[in-house]
Amino acid sequence: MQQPPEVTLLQFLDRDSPQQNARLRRELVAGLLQPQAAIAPKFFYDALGSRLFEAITELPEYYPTRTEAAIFAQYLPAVRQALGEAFTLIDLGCGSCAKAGKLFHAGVLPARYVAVDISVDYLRKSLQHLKRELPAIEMIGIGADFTEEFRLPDGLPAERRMFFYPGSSIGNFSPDEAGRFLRRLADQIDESGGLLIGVDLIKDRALLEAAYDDPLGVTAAFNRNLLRHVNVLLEADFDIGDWQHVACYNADAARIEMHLEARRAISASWPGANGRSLRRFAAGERIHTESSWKYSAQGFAALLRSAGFAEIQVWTDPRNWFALFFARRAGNQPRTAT
Ligand code: AVJ
Repeated sequence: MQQPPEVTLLQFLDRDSPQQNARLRRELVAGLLQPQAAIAPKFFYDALGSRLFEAITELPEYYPTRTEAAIFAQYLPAVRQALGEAFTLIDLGCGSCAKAGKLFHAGVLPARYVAVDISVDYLRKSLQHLKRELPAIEMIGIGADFTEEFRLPDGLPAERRMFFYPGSSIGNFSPDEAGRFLRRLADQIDESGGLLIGVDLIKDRALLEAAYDDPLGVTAAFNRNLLRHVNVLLEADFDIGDWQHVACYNADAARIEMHLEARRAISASWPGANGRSLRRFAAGERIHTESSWKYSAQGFAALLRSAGFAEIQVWTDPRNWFALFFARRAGNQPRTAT
């Protein structure tokens, strides 16, 4: 039998630990009991949710994934040049590691690949698969929620650390949060390091809304599956049939908002300190489930600069729907206290 290839796996979180579960439950309950109920988008991604997201990326209406891939294909030499030689690629939220794998197979080869993801089991499998194909690259997996306080492992070479954050995942942060997040990345690299990041651009409302409310209903299923996941995590009793998918573009805030809207007056309950806790919803009341911020290329470049990046390069598609940025850490930046 073939042995799984050697990959280093570091675990900064234990998703199944009782403490972690209790924290997630507290977070969910707090969100559900707010006057405007909300559930964070990270709860989309149980096993089925991750598959539904993969399906979304195949939809004709969901342009970001394929547009980003086209930008990579077109500007590969420029991307290679920007990353240089003997770098460490740090992939934030690698999932299946497919995007990094594609880069490697196209000949953009790091010395070291650090894959960070919250889903540790999936990460191990993805990384072992990749290591089998590309044994020359040192591979390190980190199970961590990098959106929270997270440190790169001691002993990771300080030079030429390149963060890789594709797919416009940065869009789930508000611009303020995104600025703080980018600053934390800048703080973990030196002037030989950089950031390669994909960002969805502001565009026509109809295009945006179709991408988040497809006629086949895959995005609706992705959104409503959240309640299935919450039922499991919280032992709650949401009836998925009572909830309708809503996606709308808030042009003032430059963000897509996704909600689940109650089709009728209903309540949901879960075990509480004394008996079951209950939340009532009026007909038409909504649970906010996701915001996906969009940027202008200039706006995002400004955000990068204010977060401590410089030498900003940007590549876009002919329709200007999506942008890929590369930026280096600015010199002489005062480091923020961590
Ligand atoms: C994974 C956050 C980039 O905002 O486009 C897709 C998630 N939500 N369809 C996005 C998502 C609904 C996606 N990101």
